Amino acid sequence: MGEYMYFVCFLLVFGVRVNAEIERPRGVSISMASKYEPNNKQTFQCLDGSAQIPYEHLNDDYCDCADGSDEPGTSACTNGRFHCTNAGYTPKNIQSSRVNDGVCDCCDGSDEYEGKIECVNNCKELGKKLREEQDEKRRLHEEGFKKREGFIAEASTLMEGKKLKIKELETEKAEIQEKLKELEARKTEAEGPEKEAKDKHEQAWKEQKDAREKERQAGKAREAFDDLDLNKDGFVDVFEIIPHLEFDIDSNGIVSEEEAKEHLEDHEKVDYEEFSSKIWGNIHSIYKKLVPDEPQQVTPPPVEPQGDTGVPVPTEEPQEESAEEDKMPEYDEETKALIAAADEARKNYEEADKRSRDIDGEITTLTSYLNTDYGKDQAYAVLRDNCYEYTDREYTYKLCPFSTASQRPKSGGHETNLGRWGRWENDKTQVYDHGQNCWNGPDRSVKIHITCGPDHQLTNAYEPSRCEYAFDFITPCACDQHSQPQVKEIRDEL
Ligand code: MAN
Repeated sequence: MGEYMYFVCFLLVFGVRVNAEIERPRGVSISMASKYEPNNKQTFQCLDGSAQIPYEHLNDDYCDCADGSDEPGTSACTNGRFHCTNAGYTPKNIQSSRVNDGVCDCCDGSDEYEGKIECVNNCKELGKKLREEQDEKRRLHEEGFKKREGFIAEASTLMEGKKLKIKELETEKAEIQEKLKELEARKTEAEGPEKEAKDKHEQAWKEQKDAREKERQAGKAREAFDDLDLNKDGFVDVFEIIPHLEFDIDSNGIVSEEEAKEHLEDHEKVDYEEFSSKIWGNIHSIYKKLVPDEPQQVTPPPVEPQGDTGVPVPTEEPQEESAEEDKMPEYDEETKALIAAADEARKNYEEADKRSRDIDGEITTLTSYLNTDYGKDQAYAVLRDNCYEYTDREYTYKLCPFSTASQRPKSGGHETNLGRWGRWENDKTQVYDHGQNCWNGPDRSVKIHITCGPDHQLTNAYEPSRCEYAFDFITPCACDQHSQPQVKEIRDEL
């Protein structure tokens, strides 16, 4: 910076004074003066080499050269250029057609030498303003640059913190892995007796249930036998089976003798002993108790096919089993204690296992954080985990650096994802892509144009082409040495 200033001062103090003494035709810049030195003060070579003309034909208000170079100080050539020195401000080249056209184009008024108009020389004031603007820009840049240095330090601390955190997590993870082995062993140890006790209890319950069921079925067999044995001779015979349409094997609406016999295992009749041991097991799921037909009843008639009038029709068996009876009794106190111990061991294991998985997640997040490119000196890392907004007439745009870019309508409604962090296109342009797909178009994406500024701020957002967005973002992070404000040369003297 210091060297640069000395260089500018050197140019201003010495360069101009030396060059000011160089004689040159009107409208020629100091840098071009040597090209207008006459050969023996006799001839002038057009700058494009197209012709050689007598020296006195320079600025004679007649265009001789194809490139207009012989008339820098008049408006004779349509393509000529007139150079305003603009001492005190910045030099400028104008079209030579503007020379003596009655309009002041140069701040020093040198383009209007014929006096058609009186031009006020305001170069000094313009120079002063420009200097002030440049000083302000430099000041802001300097301020940003200082802030950036702070950010670099901050980013470095941040990164070191993350690296340290990873190390801590890795240590914790190793400890947990060891602990997990022990907790798993304890869990297995507790689950063995627990299973044994539970199995025992459940087995006893099953046996109890089975015995009850057996008893119930026996009762049902007795009941069914008594019901089927219409003539009460102590046998169920083929003719007592026939009225039961549920035994109609071929679904023709009647139970034939053969069908009835088939249900009785080819016997004509069976006594209770035979019925309960061999027959009931096969028929209990289809058997239906007969109830007398009641034609006057108002309830809808049964959907089952009906026998002859007066013959009793089968009816659904009422559901007898109570839910309470079906419920397994509570475990005894000893088993309960074993379950509680196993629950505790399982809980301890699962908690440790969850922590181990959480650590993996945290390490992945931290590693991805550290593997991100935060630009030169990592300065941009300070922007991560922050978001910046800009609102135009229709939308509020949001940029969360190194994460996402989005858009939401000002009038309300859902947020549209414009892209996720992608890459640096160059050291001042970021790309966020793979955003929400645009109907009949590309996936949305954003380019962030970053420039040096005193604070982090999203200053503009626009959509140069449908669903391809551009944001302007200023930040001190971009105030590196290479982005010093362009300094225009200001000439102090002629
Ligand atoms: C939404 C917004 C606009 C975009 C259109 C495309 O309205 O995301 O920015 O141009 O969709 O259909």
